[in-house]
Amino acid sequence: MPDLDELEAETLSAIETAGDEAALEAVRVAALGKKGAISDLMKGLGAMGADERKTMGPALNGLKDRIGDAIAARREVLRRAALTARLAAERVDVTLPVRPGPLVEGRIHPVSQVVDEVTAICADLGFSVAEGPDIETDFYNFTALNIPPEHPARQMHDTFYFGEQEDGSRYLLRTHTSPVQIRTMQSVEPPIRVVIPGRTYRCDSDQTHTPMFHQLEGLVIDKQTHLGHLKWVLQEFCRAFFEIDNVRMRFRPSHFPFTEPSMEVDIACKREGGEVRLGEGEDWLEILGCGMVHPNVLRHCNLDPDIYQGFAWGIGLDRLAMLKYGAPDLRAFFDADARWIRHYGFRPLDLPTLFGGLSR
Ligand code: 2NM
Repeated sequence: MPDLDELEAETLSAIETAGDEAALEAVRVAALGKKGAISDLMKGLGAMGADERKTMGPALNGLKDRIGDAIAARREVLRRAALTARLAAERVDVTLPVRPGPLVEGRIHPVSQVVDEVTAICADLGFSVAEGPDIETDFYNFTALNIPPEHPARQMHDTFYFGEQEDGSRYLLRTHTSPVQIRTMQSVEPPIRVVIPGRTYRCDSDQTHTPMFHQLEGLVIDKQTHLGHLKWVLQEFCRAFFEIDNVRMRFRPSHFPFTEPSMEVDIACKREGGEVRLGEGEDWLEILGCGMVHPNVLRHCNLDPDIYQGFAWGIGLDRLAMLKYGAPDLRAFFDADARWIRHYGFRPLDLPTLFGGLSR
């Protein structure tokens, strides 16, 4: 028979020196666990004679209780010590100034501001807003837009291509938002009045081009839609966007594969010193392209060109933002420089509306 006093003394000493709750748990398992020292002794009771059992039984039970109590007491001490240490370590200084947070410090990027402005203007003119994927197929970005495989316009678009698929086809980053117009014409029964703002991509980078840029394209399809409607919509659009009552505009003949006839639109401007004044003057500034949707485009969307016709336009939003908000360098738009956005950005709660003013 082992010496119970010695076992008790050793165990109590281990309990007192256990430095944390994990060490204490190890002591408990060694003494009271299923295979612990005291549990082993308990298992021996059955093999004892009646007299021996009468003294050993109560002795072992007493030992077990005292060890259990000591463990509970030590655990409480360790728990309080752990809490005290944590409170000391995690103390916060509630007298520190409150951080202003995104509503005060955050800024809306000028391009986002312009996207919000142009969609508000177009919504007011009766357009809905659509979006589509940045990654497109050859069909939606080119073929459906009357740009067949060997067409020179494909080289001019400086397309970013992904790797070849098993069938030889390649996904690409859309070079304009027109694929969304195709998707809209395929899925919506005319009349259609939709604008599509979004990111577009061309492998081109210099003072006035970034490989990612933003466009807004508009589309109207109905049975009798004509150039007069196109002209009115774009005049209203420019009047509202530049916040000038009479914007002098000029429609020049041009060429796009997806429209016939096609035009480029200039607005009058005056260069004074380093500044450009818009809406009047002897100079012209090209701002958008437009035209009547080509019959082949309508056919690709399963619309009968003998029944339906309409117009489309496309406008670069980054350059609009530069023009309206006087940011001189396009590349700075995407440098993620906090000082730049603090200067050119807009406060988050000053959202552009037609009643509250587009830009204050
Ligand atoms: C432009 C200029 C002219 C255009 C045409 C179409 C579609 F899908 F209806 F054929 N989408 N966008 C278009 C027309 C775009 O961007 C300068």
